[in-house]
This record gives sequence, structure tokens and C-alpha cells, in this order.
Amino acid sequence: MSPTIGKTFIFFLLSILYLFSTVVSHQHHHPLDPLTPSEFNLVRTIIENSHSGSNHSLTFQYVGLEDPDKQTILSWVSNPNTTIAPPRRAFVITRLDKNTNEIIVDLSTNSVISDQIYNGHGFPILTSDEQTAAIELPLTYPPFVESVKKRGLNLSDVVCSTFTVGWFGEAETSRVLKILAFYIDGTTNMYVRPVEGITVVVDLDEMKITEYHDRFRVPVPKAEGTEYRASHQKPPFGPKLRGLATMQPDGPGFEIDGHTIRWANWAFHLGFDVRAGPIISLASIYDLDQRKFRRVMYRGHISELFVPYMDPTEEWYYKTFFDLGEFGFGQSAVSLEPLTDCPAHAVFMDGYYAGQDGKPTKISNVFCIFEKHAGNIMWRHTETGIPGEVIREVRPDVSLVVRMVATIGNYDYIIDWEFKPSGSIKVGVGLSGILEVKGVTYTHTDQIKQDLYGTLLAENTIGVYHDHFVTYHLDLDIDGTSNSFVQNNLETKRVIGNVSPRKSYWTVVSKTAKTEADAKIKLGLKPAELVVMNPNKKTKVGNHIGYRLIPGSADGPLLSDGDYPQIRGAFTKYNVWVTPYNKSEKWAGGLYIDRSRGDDTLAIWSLRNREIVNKDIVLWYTMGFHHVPCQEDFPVMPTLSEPDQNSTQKVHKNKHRDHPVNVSNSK
Ligand SMILES: *[C@@H]1O[C@H](CO)[C@@H](O)[C@H](O)[C@H]1NC(C)=O
Ligand SMILES: *[C@@H]1O[C@H](CO)[C@@H](O)[C@H](O)[C@H]1NC(C)=O
Ligand SMILES: *[C@@H]1O[C@H](CO)[C@@H](O)[C@H](O)[C@H]1NC(C)=O
Ligand SMILES: *[C@@H]1O[C@H](CO)[C@@H](O)[C@H](O)[C@H]1NC(C)=O
Ligand SMILES: *[C@@H]1O[C@H](CO)[C@@H](O)[C@H](O)[C@H]1NC(C)=O
Ligand SMILES: *[C@@H]1O[C@H](CO)[C@@H](O)[C@H](O)[C@H]1NC(C)=O
Ligand SMILES: [Cu+2]
Repeated sequence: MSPTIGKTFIFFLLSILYLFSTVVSHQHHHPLDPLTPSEFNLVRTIIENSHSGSNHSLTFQYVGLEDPDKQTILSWVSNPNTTIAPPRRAFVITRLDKNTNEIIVDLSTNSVISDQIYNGHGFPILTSDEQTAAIELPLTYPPFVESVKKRGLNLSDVVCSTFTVGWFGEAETSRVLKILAFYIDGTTNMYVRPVEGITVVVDLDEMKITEYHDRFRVPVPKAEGTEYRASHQKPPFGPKLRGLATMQPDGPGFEIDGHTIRWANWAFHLGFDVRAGPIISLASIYDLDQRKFRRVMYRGHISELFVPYMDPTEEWYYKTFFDLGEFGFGQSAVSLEPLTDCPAHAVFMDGYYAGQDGKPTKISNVFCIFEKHAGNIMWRHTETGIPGEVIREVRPDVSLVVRMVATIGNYDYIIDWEFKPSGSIKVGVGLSGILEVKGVTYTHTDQIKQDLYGTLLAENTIGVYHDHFVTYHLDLDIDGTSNSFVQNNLETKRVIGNVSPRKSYWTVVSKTAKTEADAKIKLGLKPAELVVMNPNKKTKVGNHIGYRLIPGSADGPLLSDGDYPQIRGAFTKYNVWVTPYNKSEKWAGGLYIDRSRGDDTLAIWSLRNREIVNKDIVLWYTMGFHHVPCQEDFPVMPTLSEPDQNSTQKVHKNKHRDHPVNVSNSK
């Protein structure tokens, strides 16, 4: 039976060790549990008290668990009954008087452990509250009101949205963002109806408009044919599921104990963070022979999502978003709908984050957890070769899925962590939602004589070319902390001499990466297996124990290295990087990425070229997609899922439609 199940990792062979005994339930907290609502309130009180006198303008930009050191966690996990639980601490980033402060708060002693001003480049995550405040500003700003009137539009049908502005070599940067307007009369599909030509710049620290331009007018794309709500579609509109549902009369096959989830041979901890969204920790797999859990992944999460658009004109050039570090995947998470976002038997979990005022904000049903069975076969064999017998063995393909959806403006990202009984972990991203489009005067491709940086999707509507680079931080600890990164290269060999009718064959030549420089890899250039393995452990027959990365879409950046967005997004230059573990290296684009200058990225850290042989190492993996919008992406996009599809296939082209669309539009 082939062990090749699952797309992103294959579990090789199990051998010995690591006791990861019963994961604790009698303790109040697992030390990796996200902060609770009362802990958020406590953090707020402690910090406000420490700033008494000047707290009127204090804003909480980030509040999250300050995770204990790995060694502390590992010794607690291996002996939770006798080890004292590590102290609960919060890491907080505030803005006060135009300064960014980094604060560590201890929740057992109610004290501030450290509080320092950050003096480097870049700014923290934007809060929802400040973005909500910013989009109100244009609606009462006389020049904007005048611009709307001049276009013959109704102000009450104008809605605004926020856009980060990037960094393009400016010596001085402040916390500003741009506001763009959209028109909603007659549709809810606002993002396909941009009001072009207007630029509004808002300074977030002042919370006022600091720059305003109205450079040109083009028609707002029309509302007809943009509606996506099923209730507004002409029948027959389907397919209808006719009561189809998966049933689990005996309840789900998994167990949730606080934030620890156990299913089949898996156990892991699921955390929620306002920046990362889901964080999977301490994933380990039960070894039936050894009767113990063995460690696979200490910590895995999405580290950054870089989305640069390819239109260099005045109104569009700056659109080079870093969705995690600017908007927050957790902050952008939406409540999942039972029966549509997740199947009937899913179990839901809520998530909490601190609002700008430090008070806890709840996202109900932020995660769903379910056993997935799509009717597929995991493994089968019918044996008819034995006289007098027919032996049939079939195993259904069932896996455990943890799902979250982050809706960042127009785009919806469906994040799945899928655990398979084979030992593989599959990370999946579904790209859905609505394209970010540009309004133009053109109504037919015959009129177009110049590069429009995109595809004409409908009258007056260009879908602008762009990329999505999803970078994962995967701190694998295969059967222990000391691991190596090995490339098994498939190399063609000539047959020398007259020993065989064959002239050639291929074989595997393994190479262990010595330093970080050896492990920077652009995928797809040569056939190789990429394995994180434990050089200190072997199977009974002597093979090493490891996990292989089975990549999905491997597109790399096409921007020039010296282009500002690419300097900031330099961590996308290679699909794979390996670094030695360092607790502070979590965010591939840097801790402060809004207006960053690329001086705190994975690409910079790796220049130290540290040793990575038989060390605690972290694997960074970037899935990339070049998105050339096609007419079928309008008025909504078919969901593109990775890594479910052929990596060389062009995004969205010729994909089946699984969204309501106006078919007469797509001829
Ligand atoms: C400022 O902090 C003090 C505690 O020192 C608190 O009593 C007060 O309510 C805070 N003011 C605001 C506006 O949050
Ligand atoms: C820890 O204590 C609990 C309850 O007292 C017990 O059931 C469990 O077996 C203990 N675990 C270990 C690893 O000693
Ligand atoms: C603006 O709204 C009013 C009232 O709803 C409506 O009568 C008018 O036609 C609208 N004008 C435009 C240009 O859409
Ligand atoms: C579909 O699109 C066509 C062409 O844009 C338009 O005439 C028609 O009204 C649309 N139908 C619906 C149901 O939106
Ligand atoms: C960990 O990484 C940070 C950021 O790259 C660096 O400043 C620090 O020196 C590193 N610590 C160690 C022990 O290497
Ligand atoms: C993916 O599709 C391309 C073209 O459609 C084909 O050449 C390639 O072999 C496929 N790759 C895989 C892994 O199926
Ligand atoms: Cu896209």
C-alpha cells in the first residue's frame, strides 16, 4: 500500500520515541490557549493603569498570547502534573502619542514586565475600529461630496473601503491609508462598482483627511448582472442538495478538550490569534506499536499573505497588500455558517480578540472542526489471484478538518488544516469572493489599444492582474526537536559499459542542507523531494524518519528584486526556506509590515546563513498564484482551491463554476 496520501505532507515511517503523554485536561489553561475575554480585560486594565494620565489616546493594535519558550512548553507537556504551568503572559502593541509601544504583561502578577517604544520602520496591524472611523470621513468632506455630485451619483449610495499604501522609498512615513469609494445602488456587489479617479488619504493618528485628489472621471460600472444572492437569481438555479447530508448518528469521532483536539491517531492544540487566525501547535501522532504519541509539528500557521497588483498608474500602484500584518487574518475572520461553510456534523468554536479599546470582541463560530468524507477511497484492493477466494478491502478517505474563513474586503480566504490517518497534514487555501476591479471607459476589447494591466471583464470593468503568495510558518519537530532538511534529488544516470540494454536510469541523490543558503528553493526547477527528517532516529530497517513537503501551486514573484513591494515581500522569492528556530521570527514580512521597508523579513534573517543541520528548524513554504482575471471571474469568482489542482494550470481559466453567475455575461 502506497503511503502517498495527502497533498502537502507525507508521513514516512514511524519508528520510536517521544512520550507525549495524555494532554492535560485538569488544568485550567493549556499554556498555549489564546487569551480569554477576562484576560483581555485584565491586560487592558493593567496597561491603562501603567499609563495613567496620558491614556486618552491609547489604542490597542495587537493583543495576543506571549507564548512561553519552547523548552518550557515541552517540559510542561511531557509532565503536566508535576511541572508548574508556565506564567500566562500577553504581548501587546499599542499606539500612544504617535509612538508604537511593545508591552509584555504578566497575568499572574498583574504587572507590566517590559514596555518599550519601537523605533524601527513600519507600523502595527490596523484595527477594525480605526478603519471604520476612517471610512466615515469622506462622506462629510466637502470636496468628496462635490466629486460625488459631479459624477451624478447619490451620496447615500456611496460606500468606502480602506487600502494600505505600502512604501515606495519615502524617507518619512506616517500611518496613513487611502480610502476608495464604491457605488451600491441596485446591487450588493460593491467591489465591482468602483468610483475611479478619487484619492482620499487619511492620517490614522490624526484621524483626518490629509490629502485629496479628484483626477478624472470614468463611468461607474453598471449594477446589472452583478448580483450574486441566490434569492435574486432566476430559476432554475442550483444544484439543490435535496436533503443530502452526512450523518453521524453516534456523534463526531473527535474529541475537543478545551483547545486540544484528538481524532484517530492525531492530537493537536488549536489556538486563535488576531493576526494569524488559526495556530496549530503540538501536533503529534499516536504510534500503535510504541503506544505513545510522537511529535510532528510544534507550531504551524500562516505567516503572511502578499497580494501585489500589477497596475503602475497613479490610482493603483500602491496596491501591494500584506493581509496578515496589515489587516489581520483573525481580525478579518467571519462567523461560519452551519451547513454551508461547514457540514452538518461540524463542531464550532468561538474566537476572541482585543478591539482598539482593549475590550474583548467575540467572533462566534470562528472555527469549524469536522470529519470530512467526500465519498473518496483512501485505499483499496480486490484480490482475485488466490484460487477460490475474492478478497476485497476498502478504506474510506476520511480526514479531520479545521476551517476558518478570513474576508479581507473583496476576497474571501478559506483556510483548512486537514489531518489524515496516514499521518499527513494538508494545508489548503481556497480563494473566493469578488475581484478587485478598476473602472475604465472601454466597453469592448476592440477599443483597447494599450496595456490596461488586466482583463476587460464587463463593460467599464477591468480585472487587474495580481498575485497571491501565502507563506506558511511550519515549525516541524519530527520525532523530536533536532531535525535536518534534506533534498532528495532525482538525477539521471548513464549506464556505463555493456552491462545493460538500458542506456540510462534515474536515482535519488540526497543532500542535507548545511546552512540557510542551501535551503532556499524555487520549486519546479528540478525534480526533488524535500524532506524534514530526524537524523537521530531510524526505523527498524534503518530508514530515516521524516516528513516530505508535497507542494501545490509554486508560482514565484515576477516583480524585479529592487521594486519596493518586492523588497518588502522578499520572503516570496523562494518557495521554501529553512531557518533555525527563533521564537521572535514568526512573521515572514516582519512584525511591523504596514509601510515596512523590508528590513525585517525572512530574506534578511536568512542572510546570517545559520547552520541548520541537526538543529531545531522551521520550514517556510510559500504557495503562489499569478491571477490573470478572466471573464468567468465576473461578477464573482469560482473558488480556486490549493493544493487541489494542477500547479501548472493557470488560475481560474477553464475552471468549472461553482458560484451563481449570470451566464449570459460570460459569452
Ligand atoms: C486612564 O487610566 C486611569 C487609571 O490610571 C483610569 O481610571 C481612566 O479611566 C483611564 N481613562 C480612560 C479614558 O481610559
Ligand atoms: C495526571 O493526573 C491525572 C489526574 O490526577 C491522572 O489521571 C493522569 O494519569 C496523570 N498524568 C500523568 C502523566 O501522570
Ligand atoms: C438618487 O436617489 C433618489 C432617491 O432614492 C432617486 O430618486 C434618484 O434617481 C437617485 N439618483 C441617481 C442619479 O441615482
Ligand atoms: C445578465 O447579464 C445580461 C448582460 O449584461 C443582462 O442583460 C441581464 O439582465 C442579466 N441578467 C440578470 C438576471 O442579471
Ligand atoms: C532571533 O531573531 C531576531 C530577529 O531576527 C534577532 O534579532 C535575534 O538576535 C535572534 N536571536 C537569536 C538567539 O539568534
Ligand atoms: C499539469 O498540467 C500541465 C498542462 O495542463 C501538464 O503539462 C502537467 O504534466 C500537469 N502536471 C501534473 C503534476 O499533473
Ligand atoms: Cu486573485
